[in-house]
Amino acid sequence: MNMRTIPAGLLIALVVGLSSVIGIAAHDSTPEASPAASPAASPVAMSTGAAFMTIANNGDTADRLIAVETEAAGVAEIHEVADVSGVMTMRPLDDGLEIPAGESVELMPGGYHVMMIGLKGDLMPGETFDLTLTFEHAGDVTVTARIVMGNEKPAEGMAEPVNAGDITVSDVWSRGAPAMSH
Ligand SMILES: [Cu+2]
Repeated sequence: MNMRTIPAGLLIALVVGLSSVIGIAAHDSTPEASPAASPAASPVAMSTGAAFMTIANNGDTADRLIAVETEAAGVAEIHEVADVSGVMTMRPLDDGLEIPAGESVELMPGGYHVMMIGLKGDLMPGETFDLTLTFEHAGDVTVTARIVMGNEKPAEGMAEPVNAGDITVSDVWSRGAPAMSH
């Protein structure tokens, strides 16, 4: 068929008719596409993650990590893992985490950790994200976490240590975590 033989009015009607069909089809397929995509995504997509690091207090006064914020998650809490009647449970530290004078505290799997709830995206191994730690005395310290796949502190590739007052934060790393195991 020769396009030139089709009256312009008919052509417009066809195009308009076609786009409304496509529009309806695209609209209708949206609710169906979402449930179909979810099962495929859920085995790898985790809504929580944990961050670990070493915090040293080089001063002669105790300091305290009292809050954490991160661009990677809606909420970040300071947690401990405790043995409650033989059951390993994790819970938020309501008064924060004390960093004793002249000592160093390591946040690690099975111990203290920063719990990230409501991840804004997948934690992709090899990538990094920032966390802002708030200390009672040292104030705010922004550090960069390296994301890894496993449950072990990576041997290399982490950002340089960051100093704020008497506090030095080093070896910041992170991984996704199923909601109930840290
Ligand atoms: Cu936790």
